[in-house]
Amino acid sequence: MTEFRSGFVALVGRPNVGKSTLVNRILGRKVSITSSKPQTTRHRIAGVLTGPSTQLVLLDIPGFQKPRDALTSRMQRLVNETLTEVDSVLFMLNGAETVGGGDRFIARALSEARTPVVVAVNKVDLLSPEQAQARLETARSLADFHGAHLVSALEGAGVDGLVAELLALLPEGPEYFPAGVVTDQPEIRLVAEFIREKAIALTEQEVPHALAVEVLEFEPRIGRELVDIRAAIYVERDSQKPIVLGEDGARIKRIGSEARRDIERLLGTRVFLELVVKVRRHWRENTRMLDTLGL
Ligand SMILES: Nc1nc2c(ncn2[C@@H]2O[C@H](COP(=O)(O)OP(=O)(O)OP(=O)(O)O)[C@@H](O)[C@H]2O)c(=O)[nH]1
Ligand SMILES: [Mg+2]
Repeated sequence: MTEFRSGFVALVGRPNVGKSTLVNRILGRKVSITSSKPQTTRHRIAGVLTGPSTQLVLLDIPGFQKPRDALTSRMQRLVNETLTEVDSVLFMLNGAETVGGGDRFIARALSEARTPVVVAVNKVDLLSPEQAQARLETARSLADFHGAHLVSALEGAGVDGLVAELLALLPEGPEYFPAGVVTDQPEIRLVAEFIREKAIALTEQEVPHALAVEVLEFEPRIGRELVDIRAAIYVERDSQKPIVLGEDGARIKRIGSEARRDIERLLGTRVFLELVVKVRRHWRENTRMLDTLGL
């Protein structure tokens, strides 16, 4: 019998390089929300790819950053903890930007650890072939990586080759997750995140970072293919509440209808979604609130 091989791979990189987009692309499912605004991912999300004799557990984590408040401190602590626990690391760079101090800092930190590191230069769809090659060379020069890949998480280029290398690096190991499981995230958490994704996309400036979502009620209606969901969108300041609501409630309505589509796909049933906006002053500094939100 061929031995079963499995392992945990952390996706590490600055905010906004495309870590969550890549996890979703590899799984062919949305397990982690994405946005054009940095610091979208706030906790650790496992994406599980199971084959006949392999199981690759991708750990999507927040982008590497300097902590500024209780929330970002917890996020960075989670990144550091994850790095000590994984079998290998996928270090992601944003090919659409030049390599910066933040990337070099991460590269140094990673090369001090003994975990094998594969590097991926993402967003290659935005580059000419010459630019892409140049970015790949720069990436290779950052540290002694196991392999270096050019990928487009958005469009899929290079992703199969990258996955093949990650699979080849897996040590012998057990099936950590039962076959058929694609993520460790409970449905209710995914629902909250899908709502947050739409709220982030439809707000600007400081508002996306001030948002949190909590599902308050999740009730399948007896005998009907319908789930009632009530959720709160939290903001940090009174002035942010009307922004999320929009004129005559237009924005919250749009957040709701866009989120509902994703939630219905996830649950495979119709959904009745009710959203309320609440102010929780300085919740990002409030450790009790962070605990409640599972952050
Ligand atoms: N053009 C292009 N855009 C991409 C690609 N991959 C990701 N993006 C975009 O980059 C932005 C950030 O993507 P995310 O996946 O949220 O980035 P992240 O690294 O998870 O960010 P954090 O969670 O904030 O650390 C989104 O707008 C994505 O659509 C890509 O291959 N090409
Ligand atoms: Mg992310």
